[in-house]
Amino acid sequence: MSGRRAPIAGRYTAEEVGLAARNRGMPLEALRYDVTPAGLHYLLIHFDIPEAGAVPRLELRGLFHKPFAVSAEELQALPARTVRVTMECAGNGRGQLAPRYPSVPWLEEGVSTAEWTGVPLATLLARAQPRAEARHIVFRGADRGFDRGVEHDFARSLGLAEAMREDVLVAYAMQGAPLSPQHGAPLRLVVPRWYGMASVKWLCAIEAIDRPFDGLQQARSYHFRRESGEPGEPCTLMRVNSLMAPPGIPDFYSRKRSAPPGNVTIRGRAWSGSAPIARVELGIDGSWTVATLEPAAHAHAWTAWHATWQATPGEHELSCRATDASGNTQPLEPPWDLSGFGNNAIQRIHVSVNAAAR
Ligand SMILES: Nc1nc2c(c(=O)[nH]1)N[C@H]1C(S)=C(S)[C@@H](COP(=O)(O)O)O[C@H]1N2
Ligand SMILES: [Mo]
Repeated sequence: MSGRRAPIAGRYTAEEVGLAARNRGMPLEALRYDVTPAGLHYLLIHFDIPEAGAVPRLELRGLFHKPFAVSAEELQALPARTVRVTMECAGNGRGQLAPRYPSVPWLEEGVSTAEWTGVPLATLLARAQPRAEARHIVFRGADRGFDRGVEHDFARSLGLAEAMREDVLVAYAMQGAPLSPQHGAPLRLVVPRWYGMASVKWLCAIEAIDRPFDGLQQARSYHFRRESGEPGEPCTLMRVNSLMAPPGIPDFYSRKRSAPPGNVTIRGRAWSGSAPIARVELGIDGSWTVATLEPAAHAHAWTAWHATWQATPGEHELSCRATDASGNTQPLEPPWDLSGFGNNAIQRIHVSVNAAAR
């Protein structure tokens, strides 16, 4: 069995560029939307998108009294729920770390918000009736491939109590339209507040088991580790994080921003899987002022914020920093993680202010 991939220094490799082109991020100007337009939602696809028709029925099997199978059409006849969810890839920010882990080189764009419609997972579990010994629920995708030499279906699990949370959905629609192939058609799991890997796409089986799931994507991948060989801590809830829509206009190649002097309204979003957002600060050249939060009507979606920047001629660094109601705050520098998971360091945007820009 091949081991972990070793961290790498230097330029991005062809493999990383290939992964980045397959798994595109949300352009940061799309932070202006409360709900990310479907075609701008970031994507993360480990293997290949399964063929349409690869999942004729969703099977509930294993330690259930009443296992059953159901089609997407049958699910649509059940009482539905729509939940607005901010989803972030656990590897978001990986591309800022050095040495970096060879995987999708997100800088900060692996996050988006969608409105998912589906049937609460709890409804299906109640119908299947977990046996007394059932402890964990495994979610299996129809996509299959190799990672570290191990052939497997993309599969993840949740503890039974977490799986019974009323806002965990088996979704068949996104932004009111049937799921697209890239977002998991016909059915996907949506686990609000968790990093994206929990929300298994192309969902084809739900299995009840009596012990922790040992699949590669659960037991080996998606762990915070400082060094190779550590058991690590599993990635679960999204860490507190925030972004702003970059002000001004960009340079095509470097993306460096230019803006004219004067008052600029800076708008952004903040989110945390563990608690509501309590405060956002806008940093200008390292000095912080408190931003205005907009009312948060959706418990699982990002909170909009805005602040005014009095732009004066010269070179400036803009940042934002969120704090949640549990007191978690974004760090100024990326927290080290071997695989580049959970980088919630503050965003830094360089802006040149000059009178010629308009
Ligand atoms: N079956 C399957 N589900 C999956 C994945 C995958 O590769 N296969 N990627 C996961 C990861 S790592 C993330 S971040 C989210 C991304 O969901 P999106 O592409 O709809 O934005 O899907 C998750 N569900
Ligand atoms: Mo991810």
